[in-house]
Parts: sequence; C-alpha cells; structure tokens
Amino acid sequence: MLTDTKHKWWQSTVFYEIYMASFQDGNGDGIGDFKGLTSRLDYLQDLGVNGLWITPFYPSPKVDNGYDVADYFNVDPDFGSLEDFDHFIEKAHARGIRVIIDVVLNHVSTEHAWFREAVSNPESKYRDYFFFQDEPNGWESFFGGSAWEKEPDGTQVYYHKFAPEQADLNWQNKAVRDDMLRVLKFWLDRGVDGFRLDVINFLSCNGIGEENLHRDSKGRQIHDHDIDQPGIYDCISEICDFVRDYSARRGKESFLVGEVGHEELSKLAPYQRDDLLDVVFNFNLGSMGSFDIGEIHGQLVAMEDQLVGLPTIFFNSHDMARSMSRLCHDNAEQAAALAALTLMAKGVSFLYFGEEIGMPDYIPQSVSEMQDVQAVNHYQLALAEGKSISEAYDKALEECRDKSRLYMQWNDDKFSGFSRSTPWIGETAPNNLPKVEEQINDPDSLWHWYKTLIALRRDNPALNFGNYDILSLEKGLLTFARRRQNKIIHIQINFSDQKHPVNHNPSHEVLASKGLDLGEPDYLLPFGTLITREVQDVC
Ligand code: TEU
Ligand code: CA
Repeated sequence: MLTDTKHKWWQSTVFYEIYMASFQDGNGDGIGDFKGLTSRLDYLQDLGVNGLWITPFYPSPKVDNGYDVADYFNVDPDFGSLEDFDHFIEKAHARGIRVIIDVVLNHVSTEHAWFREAVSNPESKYRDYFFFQDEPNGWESFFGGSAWEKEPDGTQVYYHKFAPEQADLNWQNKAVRDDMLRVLKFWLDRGVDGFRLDVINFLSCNGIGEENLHRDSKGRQIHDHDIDQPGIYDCISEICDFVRDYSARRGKESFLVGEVGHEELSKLAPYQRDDLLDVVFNFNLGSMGSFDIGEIHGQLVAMEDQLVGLPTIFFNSHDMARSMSRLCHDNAEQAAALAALTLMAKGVSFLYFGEEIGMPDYIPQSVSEMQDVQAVNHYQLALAEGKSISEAYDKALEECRDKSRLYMQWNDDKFSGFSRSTPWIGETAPNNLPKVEEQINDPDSLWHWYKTLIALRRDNPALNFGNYDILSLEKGLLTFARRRQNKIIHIQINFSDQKHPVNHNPSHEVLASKGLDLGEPDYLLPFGTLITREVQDVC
C-alpha cells in the first residue's frame, strides 16, 4: 500500500534507461557517449521522461559491457570525460530531468588497481578485499561454469559470481565498505540524484560458506548460500543510510533502486523498506517470458498485497529480450496496450530506450556476432559438453543479452542499422526497423502514444500517488482505477484479440483512447485502451 503522506520526487518520475554504448554517438567513433547523450536531451524532454538511468560509464575493459569497473572515479574515454559528465548532468537538470547512475558494488574488474595489487603483492591489504582460497568450492557462476578462477601467476583461486574478469569483493572487510561509500560520495558530489544498485542482494557479506546443493529444473545451481547471505540487510542499510544522510545534509533527496536478483515477489519484497531500498526492480512482472494477462493481473494484485511502498513497472532492460519481440510478437497494437499498462499502473515506470518506437530484438546469426559474455560462455560450455554447433548456438541465443542492445534507431544515415561500438551487430542487423524520425512525423505512431501516456502520468497526481479503487480482469479486459482525493482515473485495456464492450460513462472526461469503437454499446477493439477522468463532487 502507498500511504498518502509526504511525496518523494521519484514517485512522480518516469524513468528511461540508457544503455550508454548504443544510444547516441557524439564524436563519430560509433560508440554512444556523454556528448551524444547530452545532444539528445531535447529529444528526451520532448518525449516527456524526467528521470534517466544510465548504465556503467566508468573506465572498464568492458568484458561485461562496463559492469566490470576498473576505476570508480572516472569516465571511460569511450564515453567521454568527467567534464562531459558534469556538463550532461547540468544540462539534464536544467531541463528538469534527474539522473541516477548504475553502481556495481559486488565486484570489480580484474584490471582494477585493488585486484592487481592483491595478486601482484599477496601481502598487501588488498588481498583481503577479495576471496582467495587454495581450492574452489562447488559454487557456480551466474554466467555458467565454476565461480572460481586460478589467479594469474599464483597458486590460489579467487571467487567471481559473474565472469572470471569480475572478481567479487569481500563485503565483510570494513575497508571495502568504506571505499565503496567514498565512491557513492564522489558521484553525489557531482550531482547525481540517486543510484541503481547492481545485484545488491549478491554482496558477499558472510564469506564463503556452505555448498549450494540443489538444482532447478533446467539443471542450474540454486544459489542457496552465495546470495541473500545472513547480514545482507545490515550491509545494504549501511549503504542506504549513508546515501540518505549525506544527501539530506546537502538538502537533497536521493533515490535508491535495487537490482535484487530474484523473480519471486516474496524474495524481492523484503528488500524494500524504509531503511533499505526505496524500490526494487519487480522482475516478478517485468521479466516474464511470454505474455499472459492473467499472470500480469495476478502479479499486480500480489504486489499490492506484499510490497510496502510502490512497485516498479517495466518490461524491458539491457538484460532481457525486448518486449516487442518477447511479449508482443511484433504486434504494434499489443505494444501500445502494454505501454498503457506500464505507464498507468501503480508503480514507478522504467522505460528502456527504443521501446517507445517498438524496437524488436536483434538476433545475431552466429556466435561470432555475439558480444555478450554470458552468451559466449554458454556457447563454449555447451560445446564442451559435446553439443553440436547448432545446439550450442541455440543455447547461446537463449542466454544472449545483445538482443536488446542494438543501436537506437534514430534514422541517422550513419548508424541507423548498427553501431561500430557493437561490432557483433553488423551485416545481419535488419534494415526495416522502426525509426524515431518516422514515428515523430506520424501522429498515430507508438512514439506519440508513449508521449501521450507519459504526459498523462506526469499531469495527474492520481496516476503517481493514487491507490487502486478497482483492479480487475474479465475476459482479457484489464480494468483499473486510480484514485486520489476526489479525482479518479479509469483505465480499461483490452488485452484480448476480440473486441470487448467497454464501460464509457459520458460524464467522464476522455483523457486518451486507442481502438475505441463508439456505438451501442461502446467497444474497445483488440488491444484498445480507454482512459477517462471522473471528478466526484466533494460533499
Ligand atoms: O545483472 C544481473 C544479472 O546478470 C542477472 O541476470 C542475474 O543473473 C539474475 O538477476 C539472477 O537471478 C546485472 C547487470 O544488469 C548485468 O548487465 C550484469 O551483467 C550483471 O549484473 C553483472 O554485473
Ligand atoms: Ca563516441
């Protein structure tokens, strides 16, 4: 439940995730960067989003596209400089757009000075920043295979939950915790408005303990002891307290959204608390594999029951196949209905760049076109298990996150099909993808529908702060109402492939509609939406 007390800025913010390398190049090298991003602030303002989440931009060898940070206090030369960053923040703020940045606290690149020192000088204090052992235990990496790698030129192995080039930090060590608070302070001082905390429930705050003994139906290890470790809430609350206190002393309110690596609501919900994260990413809803309105409705109801505060509503990110392909099978009407749900349902909406034009997945035709370390790793593991090349490719494609990382389709001559930053996306990127420029010129486009919905969301407090009056599903028609004081916004979305009678009270003002067929009775066409406003008399 949301209590109607003091409101926070992020509760009325529509966020938009920018995958740095693929958004906008500003210097002609084909790699998205801060100069390019700054040049697109007018576009973002026109679309109406007022919060940005930018993926890691720190110096990095980019084994995992920047989630392998080599230096937390700088900008990777591919993305620009600290001055470019400052300029971007200043220009975003001038347009009323807030910016949260992605921080990776669980692990560092093996190119990071701490790790290099830890291996070159085992007596140094940095050895205890990581986990070194003589022998691996049976823990497996989230990218497949053992979570242990032999140290270069040494005799021990070190622990990594992700790629071998991403060494896990020892969060039991106070020096690690203090160093990471310094990182957060550095970026708060540069004006960021909050953080997206990468895999925050994965922090190793209780060391290397018991073996993970169970496997799921797909044969993957269940992470019973390497994540959600005892002490994790204290560890996260130390981070959150620091950010809140430090911001408050500077008269600011920072936003903390946690990537908690779970798809079950019951495992996500405990991390969202006053002294912990403001919100968690609701993967229980957002990362569903195929479209099922019954399941969506069930999750909306469950989030209402189980979450303290607001859920997050999203169906896209840089880690999952795009909703246009995964959920909507290239049906633009269905994408419009999903957009209405994303922006009208109760929760903080997170859009992902390109979804506003319905960008579909990019499908690499061979493993040589894949950059994602997770995909390549699974390809090699499959081959090692004796699978054929085509079976290994299928496995890699299933795991491949490049699908959603294709360059933004602006309609520039230069980079409309692919980005040189993403060399795996080349000849096989299709040419007939939707383009931003075309959609801006077409008032009936998905882009304009997103713009309408975003504006409605921002203009109507009921859509930000209102609780549900109704939240029901009947034969594919999702009906909900959001109330704040005497104003009620009624939303009806027809998720069925049949036309559906719609409740259209003539005394309610129509705020927006799509596929509305007026007659006796009124109908919503398949995937149509009707949004109306009722103002009740105040007695
Ligand atoms: O994602 C975590 C990640 O890879 C998830 O798929 C995780 O395995 C899952 O939530 C477990 O249930 C973050 C970043 O978003 C991703 O791009 C990085 O590769 C990863 O962390 C490592 O930093
Ligand atoms: Ca560039």
